[in-house]
Amino acid sequence: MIRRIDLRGVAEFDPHVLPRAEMSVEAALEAVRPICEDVRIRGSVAVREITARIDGVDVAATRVPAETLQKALDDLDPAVRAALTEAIRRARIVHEAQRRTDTTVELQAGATVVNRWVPVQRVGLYVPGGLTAYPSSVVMNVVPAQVAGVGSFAVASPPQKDTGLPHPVVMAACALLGVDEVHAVGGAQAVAVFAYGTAECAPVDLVTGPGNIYVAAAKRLLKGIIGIDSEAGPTEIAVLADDSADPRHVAADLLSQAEHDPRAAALLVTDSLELADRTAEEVAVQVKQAHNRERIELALQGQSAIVVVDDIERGLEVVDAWAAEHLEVITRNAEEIAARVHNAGAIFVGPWSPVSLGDYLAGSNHVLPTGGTARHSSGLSVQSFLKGMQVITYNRAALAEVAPHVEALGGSEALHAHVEAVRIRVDEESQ
Ligand code: HSO
Ligand code: ZN
Repeated sequence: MIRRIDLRGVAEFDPHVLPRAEMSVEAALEAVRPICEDVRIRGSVAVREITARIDGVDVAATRVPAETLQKALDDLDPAVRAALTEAIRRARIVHEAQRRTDTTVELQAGATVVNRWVPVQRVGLYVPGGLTAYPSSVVMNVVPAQVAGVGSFAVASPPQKDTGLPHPVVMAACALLGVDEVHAVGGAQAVAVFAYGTAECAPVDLVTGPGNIYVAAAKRLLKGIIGIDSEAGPTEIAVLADDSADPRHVAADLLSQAEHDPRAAALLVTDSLELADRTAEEVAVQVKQAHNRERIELALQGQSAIVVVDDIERGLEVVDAWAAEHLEVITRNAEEIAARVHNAGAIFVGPWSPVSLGDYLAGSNHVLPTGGTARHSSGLSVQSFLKGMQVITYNRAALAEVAPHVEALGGSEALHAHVEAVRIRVDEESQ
């Protein structure tokens, strides 16, 4: 069911032997271009037509009334409400610790530069619907934005066929978080609504949140008009484990992320042949009992593998090269091993920290870089919603002191007007 890659005795390993999910956003770009143009030109009228065509439902107005959001919260299963409340509480505590403070640097008397952090003013949050309606993702997007100080939010989520409204638990999560602007619109058209605005939805500055390939394509197309977080691809898990790991746990964790998507990827990297064998057996057993068996099988047979290596050192090389969205380290001295990892969206350390914990309740964020982008990118955080802005204040004496240097550098670039803008201020005769 899950292929094995044997890297034992391999002098130098080639990262290309590792499986990776394909996601061709390029192809979807052509499909979303006319949709985005239509929304830009015809606004709400276009949105209504596109929603009727794609989602098969007539939504007269995208904005969900405040009473409908409150009703969704009132009707929410108390156990789910309690869980969301606790998830929000933990996430707030962790994200509060990411706050940035402004710093003022005085280079000399009369010469200061302030490093100032300013929240993005208005954010559009996309929440997928249908198969993947994740109220937990509402928490993961809204909490860091609120902590960053973002003043205005709009959530967009596709309308359900029977109600013309977003998924009820998504609406309830918005109400619980105090987000009162929710729009029943999905796909590329939702991103276009955010970018261009309509009569019902003011344009936003930044769009975050995962989505399908059309959402990713629209984000790529409209990037620049709006800021984006990342083009989230199919989810991934890598487990770096030695013979101290329990194969039942490892198998369960591989299945847990494979459950998201037939294109999800799961990798076990181990120096224990026994763990490799027993995990493969366990996977076969657990898959048979799984609710989402079809998706799990496709993911595990597709872009997943058990990789056997000579030792944990090589294992570290392998997981760094793959740069998983989620990495579990279930080895002896797991904390020491985890401290040596360079590339992963988030690291789950030891036998009691499964990825599912992080998906819901750990307090950490579950919007993480996929497809190897953990080599250069981070998960969603307070920082994602802040812009750095430097504030420069020099007085005349301080300006005069550096004026010769400006003159030299401006001269070397033949930008004489630059030099002049300083000289005109500090030259004696100009006083
Ligand atoms: N594992 C997903 C997030 C998620 N899991 C939402 C459950 N619900 C990507 O990190
Ligand atoms: Zn998950």
